[in-house]
Amino acid sequence: MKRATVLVARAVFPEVLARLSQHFEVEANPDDTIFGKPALAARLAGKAGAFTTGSERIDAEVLDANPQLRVVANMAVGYNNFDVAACTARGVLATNTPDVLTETTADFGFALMMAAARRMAESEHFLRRGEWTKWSYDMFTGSDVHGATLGILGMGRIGQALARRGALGFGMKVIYHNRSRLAPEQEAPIGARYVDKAALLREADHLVLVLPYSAASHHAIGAAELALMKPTATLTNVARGGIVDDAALAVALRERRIAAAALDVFEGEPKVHPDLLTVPNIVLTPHIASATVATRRRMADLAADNLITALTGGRPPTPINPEVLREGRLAEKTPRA
Ligand code: 8YV
Repeated sequence: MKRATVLVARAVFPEVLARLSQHFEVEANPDDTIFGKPALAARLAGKAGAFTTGSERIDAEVLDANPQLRVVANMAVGYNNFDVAACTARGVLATNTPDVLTETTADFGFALMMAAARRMAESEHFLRRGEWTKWSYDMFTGSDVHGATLGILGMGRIGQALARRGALGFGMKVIYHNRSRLAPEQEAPIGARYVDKAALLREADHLVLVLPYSAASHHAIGAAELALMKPTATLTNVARGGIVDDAALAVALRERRIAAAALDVFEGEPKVHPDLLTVPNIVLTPHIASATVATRRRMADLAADNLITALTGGRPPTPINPEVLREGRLAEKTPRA
């Protein structure tokens, strides 16, 4: 039987490419070029599956140009780069990589939150500029993390992993807001208290964003929300750009309406709002919360597992739209040569 062809849209571990090559004809992207929509649609011609990352947008236009496409496997837990409804309507299975990056991303979110609270980036820049000439009692005084109130917006897997770190490791009080409340047996071990969004903003000493991006969460934190926060509070975003109104955040930081922020994700990244680059009280990292060697490998392997199982008649471990599998519509699609 003729082997299916898949596109691996970005550079990835050679071992993962080798695994995929055992099952498929693989078109790789060793130069790691970012394909805009027309280029992506063209590259997908004749492909039964695609291994994607957050940089590839899979929408109705791309899908309609490629009716033979059966699976899109994202190497990311977030999948706002997919129009899932458009995939489902066309019988295309979409998959993501949950769980394997939860603890790694929570580690990084916690580190960023601590870096903002204790002014690590700001003080390092000061030292590198050669401005450190003496100790003084109020030099780079920040706010405590231990014993403070940790506010979490979005209490999914990563939110709960952050809450565990805060409550069990640092004696923090945990408050959270989410679309749905946790079960009492999930709240109890971390002493998490469900509050409405306004109370979360008002009470948190350190607010961390871990909610998925969607039209509903666009600018969930803008000028009005920042105005509710304590002037001593910090804001950390390890979720997605666009959840925070970056221009409004730069103003709030400059005017010291909140103490500090830490961002791993940005609206329109890899571009960064120029005002964020000039405010001192911020920690900026280039979307690396899941970036440990082990976790990136687990993510790539899980995306590959999804692609391999979906196209060889197995059970994909982490489907986003499993209804496509249940309805048996994936099998109906015949790859176009
Ligand atoms: C990825 C992420 O590095 O998993 C996610 O949702 O944001 C990151 O872990 C990025 O999206 C690359 O696909």
